[in-house]
Amino acid sequence: SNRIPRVLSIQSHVVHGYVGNRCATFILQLYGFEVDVINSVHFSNHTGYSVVKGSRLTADELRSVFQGLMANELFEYDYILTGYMGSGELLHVVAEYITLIKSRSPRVIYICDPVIGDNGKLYVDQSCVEVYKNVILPLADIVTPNDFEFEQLIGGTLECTSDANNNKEQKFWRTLQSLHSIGPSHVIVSSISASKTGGSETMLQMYGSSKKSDHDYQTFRIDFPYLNGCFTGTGDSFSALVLAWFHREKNLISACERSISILHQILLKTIELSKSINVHNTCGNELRLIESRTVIEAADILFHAVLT
Ligand code: PLP
Ligand code: PXL
Repeated sequence: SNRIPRVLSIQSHVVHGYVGNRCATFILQLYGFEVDVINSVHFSNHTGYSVVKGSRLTADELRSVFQGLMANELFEYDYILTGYMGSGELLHVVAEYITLIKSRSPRVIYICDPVIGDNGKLYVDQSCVEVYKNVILPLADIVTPNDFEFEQLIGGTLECTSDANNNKEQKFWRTLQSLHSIGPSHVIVSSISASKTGGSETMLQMYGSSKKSDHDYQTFRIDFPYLNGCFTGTGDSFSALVLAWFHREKNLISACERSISILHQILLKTIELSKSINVHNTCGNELRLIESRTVIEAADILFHAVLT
């Protein structure tokens, strides 16, 4: 149809820089989506800077915003996207209203980036982990944890290897698929160092699994080069890209090929343009999303999926 697809995106806002809704809104609007934006936090900058000021949305404020949307009958979406929420309390309110949206529009697709932390560090309350597992994931259609978030959700460590015909590989996929049994039809582990999986330290891997029917899954992997540097907002950009390309192509594998390829080019552009080191930011430079708009639109596939 000609109707513009509508997305409800609930993530962080930062005044300066690009994480959360500052990534998702730009990317989705560039692709022509209508984006309704709820900001879970309103911070000066992302938490990688030495100082972070601003405020968090309270559960009551979030509820009130949802009630306003409902009262005006604006509560009809094609997609829901959630990222950093920060507290279990907010997640409970989100779950309550996603349930309502889904009851009105059963075809809505919910993409959940379960933002918990990265590189072994939590950046939300520990309480979020149980809420994701018990309350949020049962509602999600697509879930996009990184390797640390994945381990938090399954309460174990990822033992993986890219050796085919290997018991460990079987075990890896079974572990990954344990998230399907909680709810999502599509599980994407956005990035694992290939050295963890027996590969080269200069590569990362994305793992995906799509449910075809009960106990029948299409599994795949995408290998892509690790780029030296510390970037923030990659996971948030990735989930927005997956939403957009899943909408366009109705296929998780090609959506992931495009998303990983675009993200790689955004990082190349960011590195190219960041010759001078920003001393205020201990974790790299802000993504250069605006300067990447042509690569986001072109969406060339650089890295192909391997079906496993
Ligand atoms: N670098 C690239 C090129 C990626 O495609 C990804 C995957 O999404 C990442 C880094 C890291 O993603 P995340 O922030 O989810 O760990
Ligand atoms: O990219 C995840 C993220 C989201 N929101 C805020 C953040 C970060 C990572 O640092 O600080 C506010």
